[in-house]
Amino acid sequence: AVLIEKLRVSLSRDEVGVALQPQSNLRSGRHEGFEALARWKVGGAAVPPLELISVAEEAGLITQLSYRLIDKALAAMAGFRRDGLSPGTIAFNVVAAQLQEPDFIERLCAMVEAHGLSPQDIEIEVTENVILDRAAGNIAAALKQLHKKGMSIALDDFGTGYASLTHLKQFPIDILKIDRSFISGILNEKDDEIIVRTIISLAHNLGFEVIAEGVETIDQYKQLSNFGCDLVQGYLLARPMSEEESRAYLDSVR
Ligand code: G
Ligand code: G
Ligand code: NA
Ligand code: MN
Repeated sequence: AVLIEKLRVSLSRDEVGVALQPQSNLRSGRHEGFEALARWKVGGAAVPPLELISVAEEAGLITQLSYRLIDKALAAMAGFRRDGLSPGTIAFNVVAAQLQEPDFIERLCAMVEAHGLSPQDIEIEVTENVILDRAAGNIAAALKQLHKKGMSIALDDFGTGYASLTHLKQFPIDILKIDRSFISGILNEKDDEIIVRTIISLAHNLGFEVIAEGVETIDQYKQLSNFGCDLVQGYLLARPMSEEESRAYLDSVR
């Protein structure tokens, strides 16, 4: 309850920020895009994003908060382009409540256009919990509309939740993000290696791209390359960064 009040104040003062973490193509080695991650500090201490999201959902502030973050990230992307940089795609994490907002798609598209970007620049990340929400019928319809507009849909934290393979057919998924809990063991845990190889082959056979999260070492990167993984994200490339740090990063990889 205290945090809810603090969140209201932070929102009114525009104090909730966004960090950007880069994703890179494993075959070309080129920068591919960023994931936008919420950042909120209370009294100098960072509140974990998952806690922020659950406080915002409880307070009924999740859509308001998310539009702010989306707008900030889109503004950063547009700014990078004006600076002659190629920021690629931007991925947003969304919860079920956002996808069920009647005007979410219209508003998102209007924001994208207002920043001079196109739907092809946008990725929408959903977790298995989002697609398993009780109103899953509406969720599927919303994701289909976003997909039809040209945005990509990524299934986040794949392998850790309760989604069944049926969902891979029912939802318009373009990208599977392998959860970082599997990536940490690919060099020395046979089970993790088998799981990751199997997810990659499943994804490719279904026509999806695969991104590995939480890639921290060059040996993990090489192993994922051997496995035919498409994209990587993790501390090896960079931690989630401020807009200024992200600009410097883009400059360094071009
Ligand atoms: O930022 P961090 O690396 O701690 O992220 C933790 C989790 O919080 C991630 O799973 C991420 O998907 C989620 N998360 C971060 N920012 C947002 C956001 O703006 N909206 C939603 N729904 N989830 C977010
Ligand atoms: O799946 P999700 O959206 O939660 O993924 C983003 C989360 O993963 C954020 O909390 C981010 O800070 C964290 N993260 C990103 N890269 C790495 C990494 O290489 N190692 C670890 N341990 N965490 C990472
Ligand atoms: Na995510
Ligand atoms: Mn994830």
